[in-house]
Amino acid sequence: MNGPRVAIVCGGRRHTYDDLDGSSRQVAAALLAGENDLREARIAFLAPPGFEYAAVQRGIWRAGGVAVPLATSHPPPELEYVIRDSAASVVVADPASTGPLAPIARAAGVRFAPVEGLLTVPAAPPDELPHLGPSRRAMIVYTSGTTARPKGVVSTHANIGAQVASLVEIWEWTPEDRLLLALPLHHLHGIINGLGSALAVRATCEMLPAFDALTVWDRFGSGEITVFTGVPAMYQRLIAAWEAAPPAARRAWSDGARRVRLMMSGSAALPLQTLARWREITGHTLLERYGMTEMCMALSNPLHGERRPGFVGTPVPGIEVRLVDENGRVVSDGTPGEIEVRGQAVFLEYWQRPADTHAAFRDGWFRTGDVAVREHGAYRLLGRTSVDIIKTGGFKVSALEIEEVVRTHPAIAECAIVGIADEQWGERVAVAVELQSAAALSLPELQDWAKARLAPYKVPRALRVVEALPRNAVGKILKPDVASLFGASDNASGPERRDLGGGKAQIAQ
Ligand code: MLC
Ligand code: AMP
Repeated sequence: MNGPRVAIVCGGRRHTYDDLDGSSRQVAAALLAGENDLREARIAFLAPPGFEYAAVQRGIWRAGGVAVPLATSHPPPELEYVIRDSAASVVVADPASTGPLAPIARAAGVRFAPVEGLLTVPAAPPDELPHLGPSRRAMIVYTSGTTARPKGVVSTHANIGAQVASLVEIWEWTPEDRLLLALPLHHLHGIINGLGSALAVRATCEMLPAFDALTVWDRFGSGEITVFTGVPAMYQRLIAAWEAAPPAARRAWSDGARRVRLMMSGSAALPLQTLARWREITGHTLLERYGMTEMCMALSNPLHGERRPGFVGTPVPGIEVRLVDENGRVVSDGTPGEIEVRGQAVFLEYWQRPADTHAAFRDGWFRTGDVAVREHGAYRLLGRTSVDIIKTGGFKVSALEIEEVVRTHPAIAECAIVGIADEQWGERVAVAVELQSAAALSLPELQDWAKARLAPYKVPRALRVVEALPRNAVGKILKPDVASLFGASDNASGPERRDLGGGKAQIAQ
């Protein structure tokens, strides 16, 4: 490539690596405000995918801070939770987010810094930016789990370095690559598999402010894109858009897509039907891999060689994987077990939750809560050890967290959240409720109320009002029985989907 290398393309603008270097240095200087090191201060930041996001992320790191990405889709209560839980000392926001974020920062007593100020107001550059030892904390990404509130997953610079190095190696990233990134940037799929990998090799990262099927097809049609990574729900939307398009557009899109060198799917189970249809439309057998916020990628189908449908491949470099029974004993091939992982890519800790961190590890191995079986050397995912984790649209959500919020609705006496199988979203959030006496509640009413409190993907999509929730003899709500309250009309599952949701996967005793 001639001329300065382009790092980021967004909104029709091209930003070079020199731009990124200069702007991130400027952000670092502004955040440091005369100090010489942020010493792992948490900097929460909200910016849509684009150059500013990358400049702020890098600026935080260069100043010695811990980057805490906020989600553009989250309502104020969720943003406030992350800002307070991470004990952020600065909140950075793009102009569109100033409205909700400035009052939250004020109420929390935290410095508020508009992105444009950080990028443009001259700040005295420090003589020297701090030295970033690999063991220093670099990022906190909030993830839902088996606790009621999301936990902050803390990664060090060494963790992130190991994650990126592994992906660059197995997927053969080069500076000539041009990634089309349509993922949100508050989760690792977008942050590491996307942005981080592209920037690590000085490739070009083309960012969309939000996923849009027609725009993605248009960019494939350009023939310029070499790498794409998404969640199954995105491929399903792309298939639907292709099927609705006129023949000439289909041809151009498919021809362009064939020129992409690598297309990947992950964050949720890829239905076999989607894999097959995508292959018909583009010639690509999607490379499916398995990962988690706590370690980024752990298993991947090969770049070269057979990609087995329904399998997530073998361990990526630097990650050891084992399957264990309920007592932590390693199981043999063909026997289902919980996935445990170990390696430099595995996170440091849950932010300020030593008991949760302790419970998440067994003899130095991180317990993922995912269940798999190894067959002929490759891993196949079977489900999860907890019914309270739901994967919807590639987002992990906690039934317990949603229940805690929904329970505060004035019409609701008690509730139970379950994930129900869904062709489009993998699983959909569903709620069964016992109402307060004389109260009434419709799904739209509940949704309107919930939208102000929960991220869109946590808002219940189906409602059953019951006299009494199904319980066992000691009064515990029986989630499988709750799930069975939602019948075929709530559940659009197709004939060939790989059903990983809606129930607890069994592992050997
Ligand atoms: C949105 N809608 C949903 C929904 N999400 N309905 C049911 N379940 C859901 N989960 C509804 C909206 O309310 C709206 O309804 C309609 O669908 C269209 O909404 P949208 O705003 O267009 O949806 P969109 O925001 O485009 O969401 C689709 C998506 C998104 C696929 C782009 O889900 C997404 O970005 N997913 C990626 C998640 C991700 O990055 N995960 C990585 C985690 S890291 P109405 O009625 O209002 O029109 C990880 C590790 C690893 O997992 O292995 O990668
Ligand atoms: P998160 O905690 O948001 O990072 O989500 C991680 C979870 O996504 C894992 O624990 C798995 O349950 C799920 N996941 C990731 N990749 C896949 C995949 N290829 N197939 C099925 N589930 C997946």
